[in-house]
Amino acid sequence: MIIIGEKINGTIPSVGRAIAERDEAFIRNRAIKQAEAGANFIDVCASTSPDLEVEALIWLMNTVQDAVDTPICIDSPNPEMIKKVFKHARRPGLINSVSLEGDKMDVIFPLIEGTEWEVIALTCDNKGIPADVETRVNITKAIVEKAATYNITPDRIHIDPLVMALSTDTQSLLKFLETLKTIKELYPTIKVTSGLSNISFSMPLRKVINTTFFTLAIYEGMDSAIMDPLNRDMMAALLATEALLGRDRFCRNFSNAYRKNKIGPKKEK
Ligand code: THG
Repeated sequence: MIIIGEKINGTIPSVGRAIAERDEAFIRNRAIKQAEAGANFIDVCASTSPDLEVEALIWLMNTVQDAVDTPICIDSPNPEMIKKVFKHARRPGLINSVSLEGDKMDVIFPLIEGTEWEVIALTCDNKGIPADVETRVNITKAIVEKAATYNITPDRIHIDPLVMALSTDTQSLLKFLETLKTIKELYPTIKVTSGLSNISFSMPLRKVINTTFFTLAIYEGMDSAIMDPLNRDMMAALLATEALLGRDRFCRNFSNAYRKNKIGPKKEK
């Protein structure tokens, strides 16, 4: 599993405050903890007003990169913001995100052409977020074809099918998995990703729903997840599922994480 650590996001109140106050120690600590917990990318999302976003993102990127060598995932809904901060990245990472909306791909793809950068692509277009499998697959095809014109191969693309809340569509998980399987049949090297908390929106026991969603998605071959690597229950579900599916030789990862007094990273609020 490719883990995209989500804990440096201005929508989290304590992180929003740290960004406003330029609290370097707070951000450094979150970067180091996520890296130690196994994050492959550290998501940085400023989530400030647009006039403050460029400066905030550059500060976040520098603070994280001074603390850890883990590649960053630049998270902004505005491709022009990503373009403005891109040169401050010290090594190839991940762009979050493009989609068929507006001119996002025309701005982002030239930036990462000929590099090792990867990109998250959401299956939405100018008409919004589709809930059905067919439209999601068709949007994926259009994104992959456009990427190919910039020599960006499917293995550098993480498709995020934007899972709907189960409370609004009881077929949400099944449609997500069907989309995942169809996309991977079409493009065997493509990556499928997702956030883990949208599925449980407005339900009780959200954590149980999120963890079980993750388990089922791992079983069907989800490649990456935008998640909290310090969430011990979620990480235990990941390691247990991979061991049970024969994807952990001699159960080594599971045993190394939990045997004896090693109980893994503490859950952080
Ligand atoms: N897809 C893509 N990008 C995304 C999302 C997605 N970026 C933003 C978001 N969804 C993923 N990031 C977060 C960040 C924080 C939280 C949820 C998603 C969050 N954090 C609380 C906290 O840290 O205090 C609670 C954490 C918890 O209790 O588990 O809610 O879907 N491409």
